[in-house]
Amino acid sequence: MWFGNKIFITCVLAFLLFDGLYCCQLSDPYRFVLEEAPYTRLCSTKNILTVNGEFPGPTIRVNAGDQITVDVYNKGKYNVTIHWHGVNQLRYPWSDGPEYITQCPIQPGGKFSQKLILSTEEGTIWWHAHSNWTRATVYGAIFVYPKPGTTYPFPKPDAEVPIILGGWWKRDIMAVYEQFIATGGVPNQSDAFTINGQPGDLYPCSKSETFKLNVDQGKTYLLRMVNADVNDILFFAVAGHPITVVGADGSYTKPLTRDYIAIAPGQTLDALLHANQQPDHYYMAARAYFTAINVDFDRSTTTAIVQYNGNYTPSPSLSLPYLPNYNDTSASFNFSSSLRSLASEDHPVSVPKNVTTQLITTVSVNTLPCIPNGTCQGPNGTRFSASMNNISFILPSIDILQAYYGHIKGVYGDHFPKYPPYIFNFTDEYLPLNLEIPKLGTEVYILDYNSTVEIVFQGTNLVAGIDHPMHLHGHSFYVVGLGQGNFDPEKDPLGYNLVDPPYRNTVTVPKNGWSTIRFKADNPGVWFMHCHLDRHLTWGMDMVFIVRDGDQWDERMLPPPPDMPPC
Ligand SMILES: *[C@@H]1O[C@H](CO)[C@@H](O)[C@H](O)[C@H]1NC(C)=O
Ligand SMILES: *[C@@H]1O[C@H](CO)[C@@H](O)[C@H](O)[C@H]1NC(C)=O
Ligand SMILES: *[C@@H]1O[C@H](CO)[C@@H](O)[C@H](O)[C@H]1NC(C)=O
Ligand SMILES: *[C@@H]1O[C@H](CO)[C@@H](O)[C@H](O)[C@H]1NC(C)=O
Ligand SMILES: *[C@@H]1O[C@H](CO)[C@@H](O)[C@H](O)[C@H]1NC(C)=O
Ligand SMILES: *[C@@H]1O[C@H](CO)[C@@H](O)[C@H](O)[C@H]1NC(C)=O
Ligand SMILES: *[C@@H]1O[C@H](CO)[C@@H](O)[C@H](O)[C@H]1NC(C)=O
Ligand SMILES: *[C@@H]1O[C@H](CO)[C@@H](O)[C@H](O)[C@H]1NC(C)=O
Ligand SMILES: *[C@@H]1O[C@H](CO)[C@@H](O)[C@H](O)[C@H]1NC(C)=O
Ligand SMILES: *[C@@H]1O[C@H](CO)[C@@H](O)[C@H](O)[C@H]1NC(C)=O
Ligand SMILES: *[C@@H]1O[C@H](CO)[C@@H](O)[C@H](O)[C@H]1NC(C)=O
Ligand SMILES: [Cu+2]
Repeated sequence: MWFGNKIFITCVLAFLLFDGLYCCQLSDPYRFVLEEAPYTRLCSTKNILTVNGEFPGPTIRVNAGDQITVDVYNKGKYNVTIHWHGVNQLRYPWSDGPEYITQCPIQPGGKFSQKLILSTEEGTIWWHAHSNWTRATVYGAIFVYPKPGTTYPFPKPDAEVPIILGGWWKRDIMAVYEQFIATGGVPNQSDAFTINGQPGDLYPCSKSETFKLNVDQGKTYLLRMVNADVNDILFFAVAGHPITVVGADGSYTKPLTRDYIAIAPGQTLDALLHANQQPDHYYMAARAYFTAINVDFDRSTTTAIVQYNGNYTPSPSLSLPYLPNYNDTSASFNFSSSLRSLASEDHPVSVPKNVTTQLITTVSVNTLPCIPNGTCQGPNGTRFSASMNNISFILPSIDILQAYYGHIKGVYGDHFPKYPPYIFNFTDEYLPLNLEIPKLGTEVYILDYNSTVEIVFQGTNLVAGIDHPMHLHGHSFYVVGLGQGNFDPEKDPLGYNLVDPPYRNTVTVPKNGWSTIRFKADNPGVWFMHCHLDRHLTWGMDMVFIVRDGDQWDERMLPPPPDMPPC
């Protein structure tokens, strides 16, 4: 294969510097320009932050195991970073993206050349901004195809389509965010949900732009689904067409056919749609799954249309698919707990059996006392907060990766607690108010290379019980169990699935319940773990793992690139 001189020289240099790992960069870099662009939705126009003027942003197409470069230019007004969600970035946290965790933001006028290092990920993953709430409009899909010469573990679909679920506020997202910070209350709910950036027929001024999927009868379509919404778990279904889930979070699953699915922010699904019905027009639809009491939320429904090609007269009115009620925890729980890894010869599972490091952490909504003269619209005049093991995470002012690599003291502490500091009935209906106030801190947990880690996430009913989609950077993990109520360390492990648990990067911890994950810490670096509902992320439901280097050359972090954005 012919390739340009510059790339060749880069390759040789990279080979010498980085032990050969980078010598696979044969494609030109992607160019991502962050810039404002006007978009009209719900009868009004505003400027939104986009990549290359597109909303949703461009789709990245790669093969499993590829390494690519994306040159990110910030031509917008705000500090921004981009995260490649589900790309595990082996030994290379430098490109991971969360601001003040692995990098300082790319400032307006700045540029950062980011590498995406894929390994076992295959299926659908995605990318999004990771600063404040800029990800509300800055997101797109990553299609990871099988390696050349290999194929899907299911019949090759006739076509592949992104189905990206999101939300839309009529107001500027920074105004929503700033008001949310200033009041200490819940953020304003979105004005619409969207499918591929479009609200759909049920909203004003939207019908002409509703996303339409044209299908041929008899063909099969791979829906590459992403939930990019800022704050809501969603139910999704296609009228008259059960869909067959074949992958989740960039890992294949056993086929699971369902009338509807539940998908949390941060999660992706690959699902087959068989166009085997009477030629007609059918709605696909999504709306919120929301369980916090006494909090209002966006109750609207977004739609798109599956349109059969051919010569026929469509039914005069389309019917909506059945979607569970907003508060149907068992519908969401049932779907999440029914997913299984494919566990085939080509896609084996390796669930850690010998756990060397166990953490049990609460994931909790909290309150903080009102600041003097502040507006405090949280419960009883407080400000909302959130925590893990009773520590509400505070972002440092320089990134943790830089502090770790450069031995800079005073940026973070290494005392993230292994267990809840206080044991109580986490899911009790009435809890003493004095438990609600967390500590504030920037605490990491340090893992030895190769340790096999188990984390039990325990939801609490402090302030309000609700589901939490917990996302780990740098590693996928096996979801070996989940349940309602308090985790029972004697009984619950007996029910763990160590045979074919799903391999994910975002796990939904059910309302007033628990989830257990396992992974091998074989990716040295600094890795963020947080709730993917952005209001909880902002309130502090976050922590950081530092995975130490191993002994061998290929067990150590690679050096930083020369263009890390400065603080
Ligand atoms: C995020 O928003 C907060 C509050 O408005 C602001 O202080 C901070 O500078 C913003 N960060 C970035 C990176 O823009
Ligand atoms: C939030 O909602 C309130 C009540 O509807 C409204 O008065 C306010 O202007 C909204 N703020 C933003 C930033 O959308
Ligand atoms: C869900 O909400 C409906 C009304 O919207 C109510 O009748 C039902 O009891 C609720 N279910 C649960 C489990 O809270
Ligand atoms: C999910 O619901 C189906 C149908 O009601 C039931 O057969 C199955 O056992 C449930 N699975 C779980 C994990 O709750
Ligand atoms: C389990 O891990 C511990 C600690 O690393 C080690 O001493 C032990 O040999 C391991 N056991 C098995 C069965 O691998
Ligand atoms: C808070 O408000 C009171 C009364 O308006 C005022 O006297 C005081 O100076 C204010 N404190 C601060 C920190 O702004
Ligand atoms: C915890 O609280 C729940 C809800 O109030 C109750 O059903 C359960 O019995 C309590 N568990 C214990 C161990 O007290
Ligand atoms: C969290 O820590 C604070 C400060 O020590 C304490 O007052 C509160 O009760 C703790 N809450 C829980 C749930 O541990
Ligand atoms: C607000 O205060 C009331 C009365 O003290 C109490 O019953 C309620 O639990 C409080 N709510 C929260 C979320 O703290
Ligand atoms: C980590 O595990 C791998 C595979 O099991 C092994 O080859 C390697 O020696 C281990 N490294 C360390 C530092 O434990
Ligand atoms: C943008 O990032 C730089 C570097 O971290 C920081 O000094 C500056 O305060 C940030 N600006 C805003 C508005 O957050
Ligand atoms: Cu949460």
